[in-house]
Amino acid sequence: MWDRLYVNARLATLEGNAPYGAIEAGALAIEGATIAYAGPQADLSEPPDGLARQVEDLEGRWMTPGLIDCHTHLVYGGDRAREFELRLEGASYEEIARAGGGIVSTVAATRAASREDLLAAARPRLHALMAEGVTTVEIKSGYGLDLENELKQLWVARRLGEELPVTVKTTFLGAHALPPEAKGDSAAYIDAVVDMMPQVKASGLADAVDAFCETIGFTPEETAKVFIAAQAQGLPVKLHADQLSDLGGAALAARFSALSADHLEYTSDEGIAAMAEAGTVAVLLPGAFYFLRETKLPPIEGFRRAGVPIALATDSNPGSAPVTSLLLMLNMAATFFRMTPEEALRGVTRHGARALGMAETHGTLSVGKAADLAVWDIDHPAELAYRIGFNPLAFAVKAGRRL
Ligand code: DI6
Ligand code: FE
Repeated sequence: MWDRLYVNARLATLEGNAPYGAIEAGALAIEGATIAYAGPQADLSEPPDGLARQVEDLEGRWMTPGLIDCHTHLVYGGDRAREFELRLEGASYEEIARAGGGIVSTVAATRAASREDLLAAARPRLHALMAEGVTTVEIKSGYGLDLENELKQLWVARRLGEELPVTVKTTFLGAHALPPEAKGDSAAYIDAVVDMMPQVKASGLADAVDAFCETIGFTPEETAKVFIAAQAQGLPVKLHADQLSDLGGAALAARFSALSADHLEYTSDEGIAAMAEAGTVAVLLPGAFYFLRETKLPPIEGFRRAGVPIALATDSNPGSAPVTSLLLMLNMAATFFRMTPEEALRGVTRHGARALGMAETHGTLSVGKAADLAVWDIDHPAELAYRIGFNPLAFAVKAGRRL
């Protein structure tokens, strides 16, 4: 006997290459925290009541895998609403960063915040994501920029995953910006980040390592030092690459077999080819593209042609993407990037899982994978990308437990 069986469901399994991996007149069974059956209801061996302790009729609702937001900076102190005003008065994101605002202003607020403060600030943001069916979220550090405060942020991220029914994957982003006390000496700061790596690993608080490779961030050479230190500790890497300029970040990430390269507006053909070769996922962040009023589109057609999997995420952060709606990212990916609604949904399920190294266990409705599910009051899965500011989630299931 299965624990629960959903019948009269329409499944967007995201398996295979058929549109949405759709199964009309489907059924899905859960045993413990795992999917035990996902397929046509007609293929069940017996009437539903004989197969599960609990049977629920979904009345034709669509079921998808629980959504995955594979790139966020959800834990931080303060906000940057004043910086938003400055940008509206004409200052650019880069100018504000160079003048000591930007990321560094969030660093000051994050250092001043206690763990409790950071938890209290992050909780409603995470709740907003979860209310739209997000069951897995990646959270980066990068607003501490010293060992103590980076670990504080990572601890808060882990704690959120223990407190709430959501899987949290954590990422150490010590190489996000130069802290004020580094006084412009980026080589010395990168050495410090390299020195933090064994303690970051030993803390058990980081699942991966990220860096910001950019003219206002770190050079490819500095990024490579961070990656070498990460890999020496057995930590997988990913990269903020080619967001505002082409420094060859995508190719650099691929050279280190990165899980993902993220942003990618300025990625070249060489970068695309290197990512395809390495199996590195392209994570696109349409909310940051929108909020910074970028005009250079990421090379979507190039990724498609090369077969690079494309994931989508919120980039939720106070400066470039104060976004807490993953559904809105589906819409923006379609409107700005001309991704199809199906590509967009794959981007926050199957490919999002792959970007976090979770492809074996998450991201599709497949037997043996985690029973992380979202059930929607919609008539067609394209509605998830079509609407703006409307949440059709009926309910979500996390690890077999209905939320
Ligand atoms: N790129 C981003 O989009 C965020 N970090 C990064 O490296 C922005 C972070 C911020 O502005 O606070
Ligand atoms: Fe980011």
